[in-house]
Order: sequence, then structure tokens, then C-alpha cells
Amino acid sequence: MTVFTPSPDVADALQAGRPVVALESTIITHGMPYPDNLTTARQVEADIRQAGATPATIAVLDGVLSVGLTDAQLDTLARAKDVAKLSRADLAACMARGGTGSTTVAATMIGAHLAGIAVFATGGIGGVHQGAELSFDVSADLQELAQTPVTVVSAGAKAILDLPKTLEVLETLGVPVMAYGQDTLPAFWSACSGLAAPLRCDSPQEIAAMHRMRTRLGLPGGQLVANPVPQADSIPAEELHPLILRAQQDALAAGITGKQVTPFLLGRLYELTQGRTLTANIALVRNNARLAAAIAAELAR
Ligand code: PSU
Ligand code: MN
Repeated sequence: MTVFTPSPDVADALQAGRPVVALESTIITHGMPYPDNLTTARQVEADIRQAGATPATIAVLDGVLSVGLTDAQLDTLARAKDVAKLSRADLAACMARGGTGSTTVAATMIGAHLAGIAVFATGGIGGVHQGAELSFDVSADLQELAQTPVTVVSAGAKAILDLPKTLEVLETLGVPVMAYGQDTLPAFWSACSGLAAPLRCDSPQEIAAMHRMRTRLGLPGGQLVANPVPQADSIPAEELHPLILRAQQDALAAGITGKQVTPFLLGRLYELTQGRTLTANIALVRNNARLAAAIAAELAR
């Protein structure tokens, strides 16, 4: 018995060496409101299938590290309240107790790698929070990228974070950060952060070649692809900046700390933009899923 349980289609695809793309579940339970979370989760899976790959949404359900969920399981997760948000630190505890939890980028990378899945699509990774010099709030996603060999396709780090510090930490940890099709780093809801990206890549082939070369070199970590949100749904960074500051002040005033910080800020920005951040979030996850499927197809050749 393996420590994870693949769904029948994921097991078949992996067995046959067909392309598989991992998906996280914290975006479903903590990143988007119901029912948009469910429609988006289904849509993203359909996008991956349409691009010729098999989607594998990862979560812990009644203690089982599930790699690939049925539609009924997706539905249950999307409606569930107070689901645990699992990162590297809490994954084993939740499984050992037979609990249920959604996986963050870090925990999803662990599950994907165990299952033999090399590519993972998400929205935005966690990173160094504003004020981290006092709070020490740095997402475990960064350490995971340093040690687990999965290519993560994101729209950059979430714009609520301190992006220059996030880039510095990723560099220190030896994580390649590559903007897709542009020279500047995207900032989640905004196509442009104004920061230069450490690397640029322009095709799935190139990203797959870099992934393979890291394997040949025996480098342990993954790589971070930063794929800009499609122009039509991009919200200019200047426009978001004051709203992000306001959400951060609200978080401070409400005494929000630890795991609650990211979900609180996402929810507050949804309110402050009358839902525009959600529209952008849906567009960027779908865009990342399509690129991830193309990279997985390339790696499966
Ligand atoms: N991307 C989204 N929405 C989310 C997240 C990512 O579009 O909700 C989640 C991811 O699971 C990521 C987590 O790993 O937020 C980061 O949380 P923290 O900052 O607490 O590490
Ligand atoms: Mn944190």
C-alpha cells in the first residue's frame, strides 16, 4: 500500500506515462467563496483534460491523501466549512488522525511528488508577508520549492506579499523563478509587478528542458513559473496598491495572524474590488492550468 491513493484515472494516466497535472485544494476551501470555488475547480479540471492531460486535485479526505478527486468529493470540499489548511507541518498529523484538510502549495507539492507528478498548477504561491521582519511570516511554500522537484505554474506570488523579499528568499533557496513570455515578474491579479524577473521562458518545451536538466544535475528543488494573468482580467498594480494596504491594515486591526492571514486578505480584497479579484483569480488559474498541461505533455514525450 502506498501512502497516497490515486483516483482510477490518475492511476491509469501515471501507469501509462500520460501527462498529469496536480492541482491544490486550499484555493477551493480558503481561496474562493462558494459556489465560485466549485465551478472554478471543475472548469480548471476540464481545461486540463481539454489540453490532453489528466487533472489530479490533491486533498486529505478522512485521513487519505487523495490524488485525483471525484466530482462528489470536489463538491463536498467546496461546501465544507472549517476545513483544515494543510502545509508541510500539518499534513502527517491530519492523516494520522483520519482528518480532512485541503492542501496548500507546499503540501500539494509533497503529494504530487510522492505520486510521480512533476507539474502542478495553482493561482499564486505564498511568500514573504509585508512586515515579515517583525512577524517572521514566511510561507512554507518557499522552502518546499527549495526541496521538492515539482514545476509549479503560478501567476507569481500573491500581490498581498512583499514581492522583492519573496524574490530574495527564493534566490537564496536556489529556486529558479521564470516569467512566462515577458521580462517582468507578474503579480497575481496584475500582469506586471514592475520587478524584473530573474529568468524568462517562452515555451513549454523550454520549461520542460530546464526541469529535466535540474533532474540530471541532481538538484533537489522545483522551479517556479510565473505566468501573467490574461490582459483582459489583469487589474493594474497601481489600482490595487491602496486596497491591499487597506486590507493589510484591517488584518492588523482584527488581530489576524498565522494561517488566517492569506485567506483574510484574499476575502477582504474580493470585497474591496467588488469581486474583480475573483474574476482575475479564476482567469489566471485557468491560464496556468493550460500552460501546466502543455509542460506535462512535453515532459511525457
Ligand atoms: N493561490 C490562490 N488562492 C489561494 C492560495 C493560492 O489563488 O488561496 C493558497 C495556496 O494554497 C498557498 C497558500 O499555498 O494560499 C499560502 O498560504 P500561506 O501564506 O499561509 O502559506
Ligand atoms: Mn504564513
